[in-house]
Amino acid sequence: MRGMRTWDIFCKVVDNYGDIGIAWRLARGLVSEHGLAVRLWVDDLHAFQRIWPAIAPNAVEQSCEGVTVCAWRTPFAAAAPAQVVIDAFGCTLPEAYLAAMSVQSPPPVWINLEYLSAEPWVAEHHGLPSPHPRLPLTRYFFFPGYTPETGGLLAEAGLAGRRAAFVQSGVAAFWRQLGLDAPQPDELRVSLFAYENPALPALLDAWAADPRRITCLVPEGRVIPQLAAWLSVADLRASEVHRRGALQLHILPFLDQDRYDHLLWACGLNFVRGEDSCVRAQWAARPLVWQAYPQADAAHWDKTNALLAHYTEGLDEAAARAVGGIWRVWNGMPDVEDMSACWAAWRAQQAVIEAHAGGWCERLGLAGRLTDKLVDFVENKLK
Ligand code: TRH
Repeated sequence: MRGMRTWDIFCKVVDNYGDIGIAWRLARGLVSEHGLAVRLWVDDLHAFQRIWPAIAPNAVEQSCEGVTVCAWRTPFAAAAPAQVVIDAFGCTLPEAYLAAMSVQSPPPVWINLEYLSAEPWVAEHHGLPSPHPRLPLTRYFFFPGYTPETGGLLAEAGLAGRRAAFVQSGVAAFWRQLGLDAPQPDELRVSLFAYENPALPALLDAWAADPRRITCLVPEGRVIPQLAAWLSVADLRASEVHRRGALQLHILPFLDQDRYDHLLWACGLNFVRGEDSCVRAQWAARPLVWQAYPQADAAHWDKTNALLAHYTEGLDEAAARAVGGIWRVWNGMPDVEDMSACWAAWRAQQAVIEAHAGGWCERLGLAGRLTDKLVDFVENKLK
């Protein structure tokens, strides 16, 4: 019986919020939509607390949203393995736990949840088994992705409905809570979640010179020192507001995961980064600009181009070029026009891009929901 199944999810926080962001979204979904007993092992509860303030950073074990959250400490406390074991993004499981898995009968279904990519090879690798070199265990590679042949995308049931209700009746109150008035008719509100980026000053210059007003909302994070340098101020803190030409900059506190969704839903354009915020921005049905997690061998350019190709398929040519231009210049790719030309092109195509973003969720839905697909995959292995 599905409802009786036990799952352990292991998550190591690398250097950002994506790993825990995705693991937490998955854990919540498995509990609330599939009635599973989920333990989430996390090595950095402080990072977890940033995206979910109810988390107590020093608790060895706590229950949150129906998920049992356990501190993953070294040495690892003895724990009987669950029936299903997820290691998020290849985060090497504790040896003692692995040994216990290998003597459990039947052995747990062991899944390595991989990073999301729109690249075509993902479909070929999704679901492949890999026998453990020493132990009688098999690990399966589960690849999230944008097509039905992949593991699909994280999205909770009822997401579209919640977004529609918020857009209809929650936006004004949301802006008030953040200390902002409702936007003026000609005003564009942009959220900015980014890594340090050499293209940022030119983007801010373009916004400051825009013929219409732009309000940029920035949750506290890695991009703040660069913003401060552009403004020629020593530091920036939450709730500060600065104006330069047409641009008004608001620094926000880091929001919890659900309120961050509200920000994405309320803005007319969202700059996002990494993996989870990128998918949330797509589900937000608003235009987005994605900054891929930078990789040493520029592998992130392949990822960016693959998602761009998918995202702009069927989009009018000039609008597709405008989207491609700003995504590429924002990711530091060579042979792109400068930022001010890219921004002007985006502005010229804004209405078409907005319409495309509005209809995009339908296309996105074709990939299927990751939690459902993962549960089906596991149930097939448990048969
Ligand atoms: O934080 P990230 O840069 O995480 C990255 C990526 O996942 C990348 O693929 C991975 O390799 C690297 O970490 C190690 O970006 P991402 O994936 O968008 O995760 C951010 C999370 O933070 C997401 O769940 C949304 C959440 N968030 C909030 O909860 N509140 C906020 O105010 C903001 C800006 C984000």
